[in-house]
Amino acid sequence: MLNIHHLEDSRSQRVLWLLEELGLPYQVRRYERDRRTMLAPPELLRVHPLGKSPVITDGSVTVAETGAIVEYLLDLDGSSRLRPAAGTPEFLRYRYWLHFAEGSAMPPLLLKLIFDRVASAPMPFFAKPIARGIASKVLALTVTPNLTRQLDFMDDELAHRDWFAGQEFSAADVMMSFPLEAAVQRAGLDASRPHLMDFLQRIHARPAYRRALERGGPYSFAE
Ligand SMILES: N[C@@H](CCC(=O)N[C@@H](CS)C(=O)NCC(=O)O)C(=O)O
Repeated sequence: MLNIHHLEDSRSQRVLWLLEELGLPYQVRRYERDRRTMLAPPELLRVHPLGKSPVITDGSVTVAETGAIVEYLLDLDGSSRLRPAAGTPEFLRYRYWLHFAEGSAMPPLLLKLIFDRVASAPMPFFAKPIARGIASKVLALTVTPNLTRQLDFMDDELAHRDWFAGQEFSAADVMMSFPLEAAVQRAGLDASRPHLMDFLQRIHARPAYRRALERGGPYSFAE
């Protein structure tokens, strides 16, 4: 039986969703975040040396990193569902967005989370203006312009096709779900980018997405 080591309310929700889309049997091993730091618990270090989620274990095989897990599951499924045929323009776009999700979209979202936290962290009163000044400079100089450019680019892509790879839903859409959900939560993604909001509405309505929510437990990113 395939095990998904799922950290509550996290990007590993995507793996449950993909498993539901593919109809593969799996077991969820759920881990709770440390309530103070919100980091993963040390038990995850017993599954993989980096202690992050998602990780899947399949017999003696352990696979970490969401994109690698997605490819592993598509190979396991063996059909061509959710992955366009090699050599097609759809495949090129599929592979681009599959990597874009973690490689380009997540870093500025993570920086936004960190610098917003720095700006609001409890600290001695004399340090507050310095911390806030540094945080707002980093956000204004690099993080916000990058987020804006990326969101505009992604919205424009979906103005030309229904899904990230083309006219068919693919695993690239599963990968792209989390950065877009996180962008609503922490980067001001809203109705001013209608194609991205429509994409989120369509994925949230998918029966497999709903089933994955039931298996994974509370997920604040879909609210
Ligand atoms: N690029 C990795 C990122 C893994 C990652 O950072 N996972 C987060 C879940 S949102 C995590 O485990 N955070 C808890 C921690 O860092 O302790 C992937 O896509 O698998």
